[in-house]
Amino acid sequence: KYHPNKKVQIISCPFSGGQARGGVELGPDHVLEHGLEEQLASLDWTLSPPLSLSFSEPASDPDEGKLKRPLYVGTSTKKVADTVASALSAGSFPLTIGGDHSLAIGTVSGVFSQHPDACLLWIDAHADINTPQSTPSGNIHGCPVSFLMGLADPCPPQFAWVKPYLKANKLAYIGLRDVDPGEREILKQNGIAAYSMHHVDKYGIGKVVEMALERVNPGSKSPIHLSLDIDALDPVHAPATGTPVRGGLSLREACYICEALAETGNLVAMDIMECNPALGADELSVKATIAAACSVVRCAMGETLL
Ligand code: B3U
Ligand code: MN
Ligand code: MN
Repeated sequence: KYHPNKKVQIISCPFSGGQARGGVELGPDHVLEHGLEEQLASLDWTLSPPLSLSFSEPASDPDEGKLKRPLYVGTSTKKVADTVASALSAGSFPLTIGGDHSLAIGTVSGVFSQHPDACLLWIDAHADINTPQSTPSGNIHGCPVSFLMGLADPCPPQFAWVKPYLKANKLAYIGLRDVDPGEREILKQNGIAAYSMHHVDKYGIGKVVEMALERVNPGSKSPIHLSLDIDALDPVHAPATGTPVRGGLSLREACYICEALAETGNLVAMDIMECNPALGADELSVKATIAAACSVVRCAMGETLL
């Protein structure tokens, strides 16, 4: 429904400023080298030449309270937001390849600037909803959702441009299994739809996706933004990532989520984040991770629909 012309704009974001581990900035090139463009073309998508954003680290970037590299993350994500918004207004489906998950401050801002009625599916082992106060690490990739909801109070000046578009009833998580105590409290207080691996085991992935969509998109009228952290997958399938957590989604469960979203016809944008080719134990683990990332993207773009 939302992208009848099947135009896609790949946006490569070689950015690692939201966390401490080097290598995640290599994710986009590895995903493209794996042949994602050809794979999408064979699914009848028309590709504009991929955009590769460049990010330059400021000479001085003092911590803002606990937050590390706030200026670098703030200015980089603003650039991402503007790029995603232009892709949408040009009629393309923005497919953003990270890079660390702080980039979603930009992607979600860009999507909601064009689709204020959108809902957000966040597929991740982590909730990424720490506030500048609750963050245990100071890594901003653990905070993007709190910024998008306006929960950071006061909002750090580097993120003053971020509008609190995201309402609690338009956000659902699937795949959670490593949530900080402060994040648990935030999820509970705001009544956010959060499906952990426990729920996936209990109900099965089909029912979980159905329940999540019913919560954030009753009547299925809203456009959907999918933000997928590759660490949502079990490390058996996606070991090359910064903070792997055992007991995750099988490759099929992750693909199922993407297929079910594709099937709604309401998907307007997708992020694939946190592939870190520098971290796998060997070349095979890196290959498996990148292949898994390409698989979930293809499923979200309609691969297995009969
Ligand atoms: N919740 C922790 C750890 C973490 C969040 N996201 C990732 N790791 N990838 C934090 O640092 O906020
Ligand atoms: Mn994660
Ligand atoms: Mn994440």
